[in-house]
Amino acid sequence: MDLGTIAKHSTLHAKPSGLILQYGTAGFRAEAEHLDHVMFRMGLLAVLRSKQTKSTLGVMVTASHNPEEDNGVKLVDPLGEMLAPSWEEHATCLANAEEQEILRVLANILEKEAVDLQQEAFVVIGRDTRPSSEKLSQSVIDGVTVLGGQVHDYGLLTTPQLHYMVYCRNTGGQYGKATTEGYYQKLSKAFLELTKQASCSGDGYRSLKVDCANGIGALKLREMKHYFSQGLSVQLFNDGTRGKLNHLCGADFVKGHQKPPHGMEMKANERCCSLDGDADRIVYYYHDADGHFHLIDGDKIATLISSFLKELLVEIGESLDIGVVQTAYANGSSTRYLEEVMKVPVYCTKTGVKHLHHKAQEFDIGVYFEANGHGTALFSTAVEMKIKQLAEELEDKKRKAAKMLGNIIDLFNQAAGDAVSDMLVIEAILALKGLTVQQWDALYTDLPNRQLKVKVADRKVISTTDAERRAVTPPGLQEAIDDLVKKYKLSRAFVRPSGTEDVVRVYAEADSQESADRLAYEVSLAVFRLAGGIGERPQPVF
Ligand code: NG1
Ligand code: ZN
Repeated sequence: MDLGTIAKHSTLHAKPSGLILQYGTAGFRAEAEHLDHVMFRMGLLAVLRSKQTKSTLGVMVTASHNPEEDNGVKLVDPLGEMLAPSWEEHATCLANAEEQEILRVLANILEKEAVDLQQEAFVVIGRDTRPSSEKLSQSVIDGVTVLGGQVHDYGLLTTPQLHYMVYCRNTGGQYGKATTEGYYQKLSKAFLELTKQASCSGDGYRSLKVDCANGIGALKLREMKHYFSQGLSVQLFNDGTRGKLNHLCGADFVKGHQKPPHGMEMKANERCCSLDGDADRIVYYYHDADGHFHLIDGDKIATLISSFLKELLVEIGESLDIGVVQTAYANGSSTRYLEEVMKVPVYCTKTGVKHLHHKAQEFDIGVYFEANGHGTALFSTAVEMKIKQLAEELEDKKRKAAKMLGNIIDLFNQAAGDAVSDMLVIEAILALKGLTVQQWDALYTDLPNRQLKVKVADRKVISTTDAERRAVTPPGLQEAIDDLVKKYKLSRAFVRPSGTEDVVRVYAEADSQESADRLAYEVSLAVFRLAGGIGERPQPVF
């Protein structure tokens, strides 16, 4: 590598002095105008990781559900997974190095990770529809090329599509073709084969309203919808032609505010869903005849999916182990329903999909979802082969169930949570089971809950244990929370520092909305008092 050239190019993407950023649960996130140097440097890092793993690496430019003015970057490891932990540290070091330190930091990574510079590097890049994304992805390309890596720029992609491309390229094309066309074909074929099995009577032509958060999901669904139109007709709202990305719409808005997005025409009992800004989250909802809004979040999605998978396994007569992975944000009712009614084992991990993903890989079939609607189901290769073999061998009913399971395996994105693939799985299951959105919603009743944010001087003073459900520091905080929780029925509360925002998140649930709101407020006050709150004291929610 030509050190002089690297140093020269680096100064073209100069770091604003004093700026410190952390590679968090979703990579780097900040205001777009502060990210040029980070993009260039992540291009460099992607080359090193690609050389080390002798595989294609992915770089995605997006800030997901965050405001349009923000942006971010995330590296995608060879099997579509999030970056390995030691490399997250390298990413943070490299992003924060002052100009004159860059070469030293690079040399340090080379040595620590025993990177062979003679090895070739290949990096694929995708970006969302933010106005800043095109220029920023160009900076990533600069970083890759200056280190001699080869690039394929996919341009506009959803985050899960980029994960899919990386996965395809590193599995010799067995998983699918690494093109958007290949993605559309793989998913649509599996979806149409599945829905063919649904009895046509009753519901008639199925249709779904989709809020695309004014983001990339709109572009990609518009391209894709013709592929699956025989089985499902989608009507797109917030398609980016007018409104602002994630503004008053999208999965994060709907989940957070527990109300419908702006810009969507909802009729009573119509099935609707919202994607987020990079189409890796999805939540469903509807208005009932009385005009009440009902949210169907990631927990209820996981419940629908795992119940159906379990039914299929029973039908086939195979005892494969199936597990559901959640985080502390999962509604208590969902955990209870899964464990007690469905008899499915449930596990709790720390927030952030990489934790859920890893845990889910321990099962023959691992279903993981965050309450906010990010998730998928993972099937080990051995399970996939077995099921597809059974689909050839078994008789009649069993064979049909095995075929359906085979289609579902093809339909789920094995490389990442994917709103589009999840949407098709959900639509297929509802059609096959003849379930209305109300019947799905009625599986269990969510406990009323509330999420709040508290600003503190340094959110790292809060450390947690037990999958973030208990605070270890600062002293006295957990005791205070325990005392507050005791005052309410069916209650639970926890706090944790956000991995993507400079805030402490507070979660509370209880038997009524009033109690949940009150508990969340009281816990916020405890955080403010014991963990160094700054600015205005938390206000009651009521
Ligand atoms: P933080 O900011 O660490 O709470 C949020 C979401 C995560 C995950 C990441 C990545 C909640 C409570 N947290 O993380 O689930 O999706 O963003 O985007 O929803
Ligand atoms: Zn997202």
